[in-house]
Amino acid sequence: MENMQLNGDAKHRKAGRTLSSAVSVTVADLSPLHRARLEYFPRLPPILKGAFGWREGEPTDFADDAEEIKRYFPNLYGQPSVFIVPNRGGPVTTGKTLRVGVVLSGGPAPGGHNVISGLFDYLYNRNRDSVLFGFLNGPSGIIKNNYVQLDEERIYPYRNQGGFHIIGSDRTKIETPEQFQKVDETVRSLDLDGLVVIGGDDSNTNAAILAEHFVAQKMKTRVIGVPKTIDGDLRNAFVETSFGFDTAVKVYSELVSNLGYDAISAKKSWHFCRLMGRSASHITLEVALQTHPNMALIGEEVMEKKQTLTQVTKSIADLIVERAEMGKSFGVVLLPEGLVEFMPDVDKLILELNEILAGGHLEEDQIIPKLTEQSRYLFRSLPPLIAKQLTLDRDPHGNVQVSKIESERLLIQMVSDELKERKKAGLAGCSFSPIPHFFGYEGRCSLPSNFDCNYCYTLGHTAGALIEGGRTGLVATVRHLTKPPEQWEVGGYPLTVMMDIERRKGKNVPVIKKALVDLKGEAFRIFSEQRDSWRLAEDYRCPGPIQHFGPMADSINFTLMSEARDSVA
Ligand code: FBP
Repeated sequence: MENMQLNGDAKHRKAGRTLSSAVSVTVADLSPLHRARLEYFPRLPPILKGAFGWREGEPTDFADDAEEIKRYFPNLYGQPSVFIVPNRGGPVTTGKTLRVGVVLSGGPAPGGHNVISGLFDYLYNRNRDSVLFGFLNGPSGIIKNNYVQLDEERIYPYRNQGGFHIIGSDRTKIETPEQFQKVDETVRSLDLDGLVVIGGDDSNTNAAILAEHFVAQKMKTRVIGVPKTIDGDLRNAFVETSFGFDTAVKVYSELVSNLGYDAISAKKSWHFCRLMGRSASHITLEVALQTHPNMALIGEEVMEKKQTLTQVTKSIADLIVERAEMGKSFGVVLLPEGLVEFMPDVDKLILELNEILAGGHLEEDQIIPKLTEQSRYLFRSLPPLIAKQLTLDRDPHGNVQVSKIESERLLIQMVSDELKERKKAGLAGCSFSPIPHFFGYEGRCSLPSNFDCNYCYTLGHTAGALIEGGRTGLVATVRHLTKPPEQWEVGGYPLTVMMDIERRKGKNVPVIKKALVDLKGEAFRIFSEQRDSWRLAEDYRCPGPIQHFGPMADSINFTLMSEARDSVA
């Protein structure tokens, strides 16, 4: 592979030359860092480089809602996990000729290109006749039979680079009989032995449904999922972390620490910063631990304490007044993107809206009469922009699009009103000059950290190995991630064991459970011990940009370091 990389790089050096007809990047476009990262060779567990064997775990028939999940997955439910193990004296295989498709699904996450390059290298190194197809623009590319063949020339410029643009992505959910028929046609016409779905919880749920469907149709195509999402909520006893989280939190931490230094330099602004993470607050928690803001709201805690919108507003106003009394009319507040869904009153409203909107878009005057009295009152009391944002169309998986709900502006508005009320009532007034921020899209396509480069390259190899081993309905897994990559253990866990039944688009359906912040976990414990000391002091911490070289090059995020747990066998 090293030779190939050098060959690829030699092409870049020919000034102005386009890399291939399909790749529009020319040497003049590549930054010095881009070039340097092309030459980074990801670290890989040695077991994936040679002949290996398999070890099966126990059958996995212990999902929550077991009976119902079994009904959806009669062929896959209960199958064992598998581990790639040393080939103790078994026959040395050269690798089968395989035809494999790969698809990127959902929001981008740093490292996706390395999953693809890892998959390609695995297939190519095992058997030069194997072929990798990349479906274009997400699962809709499978439905439309829209693909490109991925070869070294096409892949090379994307090695260790951010983004999903080598083939693109979307959020199409494959669900109707017509869509399944189209997928069957595509898979049959390409004669696919395997399909690798790189996605989050919803996309991996879809991967399991496809795997079950292919088995039921007696088709040979195996389906393997790869755990992706910056949100960090595709995590459980089997998956230690999703790829992309490590890089994204490093990008956001740098930005937030810059805000802290701005606050303490100019001493005039309150920065309200919403961070991505649709359903869980892992990103906010990690960024708080890295940067020490004056306040960080953790949605899961808000939910546990049953704090309403008004209560959260008052707690922020208290902080602002306390600091103002010390002559400090500035600070940093972090909030998770999904905060509103954790407040019981707003969550109730959203659930009612989900049911009302399950049949499609409705105007506000059609919605309001269908709400319960309590939710109607809340809905009417919200700033009109936020009320409108809550009624926007759901995503194809039935989720509220929280990235479009500007909860930082909602809180700024509510806190402003609260401070004015306090002033009117003769309580301490104070100057409040807020600035809203939303950091989400800024982190999803960043140059991946060394950790994500190595992890993703390993996941790509593992997915290839699982397909070659004839496995289906599994998610590729890498265990012991806090150790050096040379000590990682690789294999696959059944997707069905990670599922429970949830209500989506007005129906009960199986979905992979999202992992919320564990309020008894190590990361939250450290946060809750330290946060009081950040309120009134300016203990802003600057972790700096992602390090690819030097002493921090192989550092991994705090959440994974403090909460890594050994997976079940
Ligand atoms: P995935 O779960 O697909 O990885 O996406 C996560 C995410 O980045 C969330 O943090 C955010 O709410 C959402 O995508 C935004 O989606 P979109 O790209 O459709 O605006």
